[in-house]
Amino acid sequence: MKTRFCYKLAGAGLAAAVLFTGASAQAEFKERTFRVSNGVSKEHPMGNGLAAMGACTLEKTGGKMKIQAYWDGALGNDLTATQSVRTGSLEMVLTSTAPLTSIVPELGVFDLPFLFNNEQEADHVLDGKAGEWFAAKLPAAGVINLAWWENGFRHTTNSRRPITKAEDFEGVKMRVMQNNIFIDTFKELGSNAVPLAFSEVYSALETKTVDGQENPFNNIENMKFYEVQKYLTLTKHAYSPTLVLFSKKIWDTLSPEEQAVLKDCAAVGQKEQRKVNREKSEISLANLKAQGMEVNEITPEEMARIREKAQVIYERHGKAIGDEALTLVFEELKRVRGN
Ligand code: TF8
Repeated sequence: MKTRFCYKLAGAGLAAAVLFTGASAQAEFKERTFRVSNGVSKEHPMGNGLAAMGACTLEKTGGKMKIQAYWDGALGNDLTATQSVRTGSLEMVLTSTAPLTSIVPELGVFDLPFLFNNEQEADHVLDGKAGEWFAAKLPAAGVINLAWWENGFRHTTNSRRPITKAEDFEGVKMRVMQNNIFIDTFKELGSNAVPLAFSEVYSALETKTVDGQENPFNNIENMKFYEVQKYLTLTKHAYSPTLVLFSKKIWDTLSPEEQAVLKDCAAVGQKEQRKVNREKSEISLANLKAQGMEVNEITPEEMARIREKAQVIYERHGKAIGDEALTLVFEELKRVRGN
């Protein structure tokens, strides 16, 4: 009897201890809501990533740490929202690396044409020591990268003609991101490169201010570019990583426990976002065809000519990117390719 009674007391004590620990652990967390800016609409796989990340922060903090997503560039475009994050007037932004090369030039390596051949190579570089090296460059710019998410492989659309060979780029007014390497690459291919913020692309296409643009399938569908673009060519000419940037000014006011929750949950979000982004990419391509876009691939022979033309970009922009960044990425690519 005595023994059983003791077990009951012990059990109650243990349960109380666990409850108290749990409660006290969550007591370390303040009520916080972190706003995150997105240039895309909420149906984009960025939404899946943020939903997973937000569920994680709520669960780990007893409902105290909330992630509040804003869509369609409501809080600014990639660069302007990032500037707000740098000043501490906004907590977070999901942005491509390309618009930030004026702040962190080394990120330009990811804009080099045909750098990655597939997601395995991109994941290996971004989730390994190269990704850590680039992330370590960001606090000096006033931002913390919580994780590498994915915009994805970029393909080319236009309203004038199917692009079947290098010469078909000639004279096409091509919207590109506000990034010197993208501008130079499409100029080298013969296009008239027109740098514009993402939020301005649809109207520029609709008014024929530009003839074409280039983005992953998910973005082309998410932004309804198929309404104003007839041709989609599977160029797969670049891979855009997405940074999950947090304001360093605000980060430095958080406890180590709160910082750990954000990092851990951004990693949970990364897994979900990459998974859905890749699943949806093929679905988006099928949807773009169903919406009437004329989709074509370029023959290996013609792709080799386009790649050859674009090679000069590596020499021309290597200095701005820096030898250390280039060497690191090329070494990691050799490793993952086994050559
Ligand atoms: C572009 C980029 C953007 C993305 C998105 C806003 O073409 O691909 O679509 O950075 O997250 O500007």
